[in-house]
Amino acid sequence: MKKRLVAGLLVSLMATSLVACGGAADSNSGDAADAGDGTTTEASGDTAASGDAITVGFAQVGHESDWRTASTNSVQAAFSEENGYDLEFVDCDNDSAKQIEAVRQFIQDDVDYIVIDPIVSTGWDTVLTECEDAGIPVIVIDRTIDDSDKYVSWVGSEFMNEGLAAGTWLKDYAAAKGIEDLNILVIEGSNGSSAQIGRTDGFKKIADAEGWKIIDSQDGDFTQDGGQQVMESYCKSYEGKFNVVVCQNDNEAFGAMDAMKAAGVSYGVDKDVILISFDACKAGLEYVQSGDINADFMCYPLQGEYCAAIVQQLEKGETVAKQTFMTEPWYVAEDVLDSITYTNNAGEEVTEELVVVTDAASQASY
Ligand code: GZL
Repeated sequence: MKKRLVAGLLVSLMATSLVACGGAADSNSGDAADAGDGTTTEASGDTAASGDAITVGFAQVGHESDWRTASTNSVQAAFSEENGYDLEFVDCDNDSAKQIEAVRQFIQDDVDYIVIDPIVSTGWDTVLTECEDAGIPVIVIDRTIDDSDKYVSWVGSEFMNEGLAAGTWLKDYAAAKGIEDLNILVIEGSNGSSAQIGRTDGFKKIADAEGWKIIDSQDGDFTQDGGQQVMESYCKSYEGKFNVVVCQNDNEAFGAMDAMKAAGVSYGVDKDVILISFDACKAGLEYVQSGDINADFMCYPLQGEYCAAIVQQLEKGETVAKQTFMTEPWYVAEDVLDSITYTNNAGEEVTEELVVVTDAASQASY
């Protein structure tokens, strides 16, 4: 049954952000704050009253990584039939055109809500306007949409801070270990995704400030094959010229490790190459525990329940926070540093504890 925001009612969203502690968002029950234009909106909430299943269309990035699998499972569990939902799930296979098409199909199907994890951060305003015209609220999770704000809420991570934290850790770690010249290779995530943009920009900000040389930075598409192919090419092109590899997710790091092993390049604690990764999935933390990955910067994927909490708030006619950030631990292989301190993307000086991995199975979130 289609739930409609009553026409003529406008949306008031908290302009502020909420921060979830320990990688789990508190349910967003922020007080209404006017959007600055005095508008307030109340969703009609008739679906809950009617008892019909709430229909949700979810356009997921794809199936490229362990992180993505955890994200998909989290959303499917949250929007399950027993929880009162009818979920229309589309795996968009990393294809932006397919993702836009999936959203248009959700509009055709007259779903109550649309959830999008945007493959890339631009090219969204037209289809989000179509959602708005159809009276279907859009919730964005994980990656960001940067060319439109026609969605009611976003839940995800601050990718710039992940990059800043990785760069800061490398600076302090190299100093503590007496490593002076850092010659860095980067294997980026899917080009144009906000995760790739934020991690790249954040790390580069520290690299530029420290005068490090980033020898090369190529797209590994967040996949293990992508990481392996790029690293094979790097090992051929830059043999003996690099001592740091930054992979923008764990699956790329798994591929890069295979390529370096085949090329006779050692990596990890007190080896030829310092290996840095992002996501901190269980398999990634197992490599941190073994000392193969020096540091792994968590990106928290279990956002389904927070997305469902937003839907429930809208069903009850509550206003919701425009942004909810996951906060995430930074994992390391050695007890060399207790914490890192840097200026985050909000301009705040933050000091964040580092977590030494001693038992990946119990320390992993997914
Ligand atoms: C980040 C997410 C990224 C992960 C990758 O929030 O979008 O996409 O870091 C995944 O593992 O493929």
